[in-house]
Amino acid sequence: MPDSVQRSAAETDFDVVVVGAGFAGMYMLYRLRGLGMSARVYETGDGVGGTWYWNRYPGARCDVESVQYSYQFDKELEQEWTWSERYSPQPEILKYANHVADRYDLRKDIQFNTKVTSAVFNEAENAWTVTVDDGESSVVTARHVVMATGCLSSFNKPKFKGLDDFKGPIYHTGHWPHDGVDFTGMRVGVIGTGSSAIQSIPEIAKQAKHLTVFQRTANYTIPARNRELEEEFVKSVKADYQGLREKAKKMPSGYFFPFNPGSVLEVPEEEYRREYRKRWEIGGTGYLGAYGDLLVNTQANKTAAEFVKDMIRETVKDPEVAELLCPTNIIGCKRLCVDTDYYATYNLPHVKLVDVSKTPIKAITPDGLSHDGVEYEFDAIVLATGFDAMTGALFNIDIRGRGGEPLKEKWHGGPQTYLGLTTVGFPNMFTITGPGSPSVLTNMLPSIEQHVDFIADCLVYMRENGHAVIEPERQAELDWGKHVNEVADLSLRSTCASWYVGANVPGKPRVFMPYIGGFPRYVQECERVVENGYEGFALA
Ligand code: NA7
Repeated sequence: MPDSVQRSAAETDFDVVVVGAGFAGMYMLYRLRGLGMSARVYETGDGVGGTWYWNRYPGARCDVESVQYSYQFDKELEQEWTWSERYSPQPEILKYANHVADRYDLRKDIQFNTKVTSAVFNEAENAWTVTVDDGESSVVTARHVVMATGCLSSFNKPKFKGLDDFKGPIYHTGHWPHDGVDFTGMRVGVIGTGSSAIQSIPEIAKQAKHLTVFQRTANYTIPARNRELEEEFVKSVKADYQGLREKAKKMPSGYFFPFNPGSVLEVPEEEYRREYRKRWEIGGTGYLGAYGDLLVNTQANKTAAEFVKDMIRETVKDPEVAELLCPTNIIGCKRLCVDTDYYATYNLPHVKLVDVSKTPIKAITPDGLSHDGVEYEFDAIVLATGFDAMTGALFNIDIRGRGGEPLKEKWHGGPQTYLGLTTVGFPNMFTITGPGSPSVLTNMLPSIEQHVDFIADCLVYMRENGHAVIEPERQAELDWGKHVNEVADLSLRSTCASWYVGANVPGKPRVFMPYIGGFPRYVQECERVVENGYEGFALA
């Protein structure tokens, strides 16, 4: 810590209140401590890990390779932790989160089992009043609040008629029981075919007596080809971790995989199909790195989509089921999934696929589910119905800025941010990987670290320059919003009904929420803002 950085005068209970103890909240706490600032983290769960604390459904795994889905702020941590599989399973990622919490003694500043219910900016004091509920309601004050609430943490439970009438258990993949669920011998219904369903269906099928999957939209998924990591491979990564991280930071996704910037449209069919085959065999989302125009040109996209559909038809024996599993939209428009044996699971005699795209699910009944004149009987139902992404967790807190304006009201037509980090009218509030930042389109760990470092540096700047308040300027926010929309319009990713645009939650405004300009461009923009003395921010 430089000598000039002194602990700030604390007329408030804390310099900073951080909401959430996932990877973002933990690293934020670590940085704040290093700056000598007082901080308190509030976490609803009884442990660290965020997404990886809640999403304990069978088969839950990261879709970014483990060696890259990890912190890089401490080279010793990087060297001492060894991932066991190509794509870490949820328990291992949670173990890593716990290891980090222990290693840096983070828990003493985290209050678990505590929900932040409101955060209100007090204009007279230039401070936040934060109300928390740990069984009883109490109030603390802080100069700054950092929302480390996660992008996929508020789970989406569709309001099916009769949901409360079902006699058996209903599980949501995003809020899975900590002791696990044994489906042995059960008749199970799974609603949804997004990433969580695609990962859990093959595992549930291993136990269930009958499994019925209700699909509204077919999704593309690429085999993970998950494997145990060989000692030699791990050694080679660790020998040049820095090199790998640097390569990753140059990728729009902040995640390194072989990327070919060329156009598929200039390549003969035989050649591009060979390339797709190769990437299909390698496995993982790097499939879309085959050509540079796959996510910007419909014709190009079609070549990659058709290959996957051919693989589905090759894998799934019943041609009708195979056709039902073939997506009709753009590949990569919804987030590309990564699976183990997903399509092959539909060859099992006790697994059935039901199309609910034309006729929606009518109701959950006491014995199961009613759809299109058929009554299904289940012992358990799994809702793999996703999240109120990016804004849901923020709106679950009553956040009020200047003049008591609720964030929910300010963002009623869609999020408005400057750099996805701040929003006008809500001074001294930061969102980590918030809407308007690359976040969910990138490897979350480097994106989190970049945001936390930006916030930490900003707090130091404020302290060194005697500023008590930071707030973006209206014009900067408007310009950033315009830029976020402009780049979104260039990509095919903004063209379908995905959670990126809030389409999965009825009534949510249709706005492409993450910043799709790419990690390097975003980092450059943040650096430019800092170099220009926090351009676009009013500091008082
Ligand atoms: P997703 O990707 O949002 O998937 C949710 C699934 O649930 C999807 O297939 C939805 O169909 C389906 N769904 C949602 N509501 C309904 C109703 N009312 N009826 C039928 N089907 C419904 O969430 P996941 O948890 O799988 O994955 C989220 C992210 O986590 C993923 O992208 C990775 O980044 C990790 P739809 O497609 O909307 O027609």
